[in-house]
Amino acid sequence: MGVGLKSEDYTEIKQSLSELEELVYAAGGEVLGVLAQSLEKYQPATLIGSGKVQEIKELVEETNSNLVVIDHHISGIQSRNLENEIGVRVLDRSQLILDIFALRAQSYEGKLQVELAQKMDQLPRMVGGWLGSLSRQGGGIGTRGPGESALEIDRRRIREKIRLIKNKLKEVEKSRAQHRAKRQRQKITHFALIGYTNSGKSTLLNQLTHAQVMAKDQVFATLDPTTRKIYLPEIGDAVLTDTVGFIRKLPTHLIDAFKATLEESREADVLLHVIDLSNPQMEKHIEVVNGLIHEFGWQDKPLIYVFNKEDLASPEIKFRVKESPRVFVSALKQEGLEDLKKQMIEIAKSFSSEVELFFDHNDEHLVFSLQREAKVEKIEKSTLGTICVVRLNELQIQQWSNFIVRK
Ligand SMILES: Nc1nc2c(ncn2[C@@H]2O[C@H](COP(=O)(O)OP(=O)(O)OP(=O)(O)O)[C@@H](O)[C@H]2O)c(=O)[nH]1
Ligand SMILES: [Mg+2]
Repeated sequence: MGVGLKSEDYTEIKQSLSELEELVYAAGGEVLGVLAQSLEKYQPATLIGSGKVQEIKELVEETNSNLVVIDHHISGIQSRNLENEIGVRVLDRSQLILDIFALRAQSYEGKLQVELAQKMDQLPRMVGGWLGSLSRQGGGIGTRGPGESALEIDRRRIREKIRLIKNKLKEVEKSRAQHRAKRQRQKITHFALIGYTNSGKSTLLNQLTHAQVMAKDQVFATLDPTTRKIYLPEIGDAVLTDTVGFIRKLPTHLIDAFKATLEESREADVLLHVIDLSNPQMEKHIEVVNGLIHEFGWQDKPLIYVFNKEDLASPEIKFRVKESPRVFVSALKQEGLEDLKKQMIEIAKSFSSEVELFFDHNDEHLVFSLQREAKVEKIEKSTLGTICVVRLNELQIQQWSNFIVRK
């Protein structure tokens, strides 16, 4: 069920609704009926008007559906009222997305993050007469406090659970932070793949680094971040991170719970914004991702727009693209990847500077180490020793400072 206000753009409501249908399939469901409505204003008790509620009820009975999903936030009271009137479970978009995440979570950390998001989402929704009440499943000694209602006990239990999960997550985050610190010490350029879900981030990571991350035609295939080394000519080793994809109206609790995962991209020096060029809603996708980049405070990071799935897109689409710097690729067909690498190298170069080093005959053997570590642009032998012109990053400049003769 799509809902919005008359003042909103109706195509936006419809587009968001078609995405909701995809989300239902991703959650393992099947869509049996679709409704959309734009309202003058929202109703406090049921969000939508009573006429529409009846219409949903009829559709549910006709199609024998057992779930209704509303493409708008609904409060605990609203969902209780709707469930009572319609007679089946009613979820909103956030709950559906959380459900998909719960289905996909593989790692210990991912599972904890999803559980945290679900609990945080549940807390404000808990109202009296709520079907999922924990206390109905038997409380017992030690779970009751004087004068506490069943609802308060439930809330308290959830809060306690949230605290426990947060503590467990802190432990996991510690080890992740150590890995990051190590990378930072090495001063390796760090690229992060970000973008709308299903745009091809994991496929790109696999092609560029020969990793074997699961890449699938489904939303939210990736939840856990993966970081792999990538060798860039002229630069040497760099790292590339693939993480969870974005979507419009991403539940805020999910963003909060996935802070640690997003932290991986926060540490990146350069963002690679991957876009599905063949998706008719491409422009909206870019807008949503740009919005999130601002929300996370990443807007000052250098960014390359990577328009992917060029093989599926009609050639005219390219002329509509305004964003830059950009590159057109097909991760699947391995096309345009060299161009992408070139742009990555250009940006990585801006993190290094050209310096001249001099090695006398006693130290000439070090030239080999230097060649392994950095791109040597020029080598000249003289009677006194060897002169090398190289690109070094800040840390390397410190390490080789004894031999630097010109910066
Ligand atoms: N035709 C075509 N398909 C592609 C291309 N790149 C990726 N795909 C397909 O698009 C689908 C999604 O790819 P993924 O790499 O899983 O996308 P993702 O951005 O990692 O998605 P999430 O992890 O769900 O956010 C897969 O079925 C890929 O095979 C491409 O260049 N051309
Ligand atoms: Mg992925």
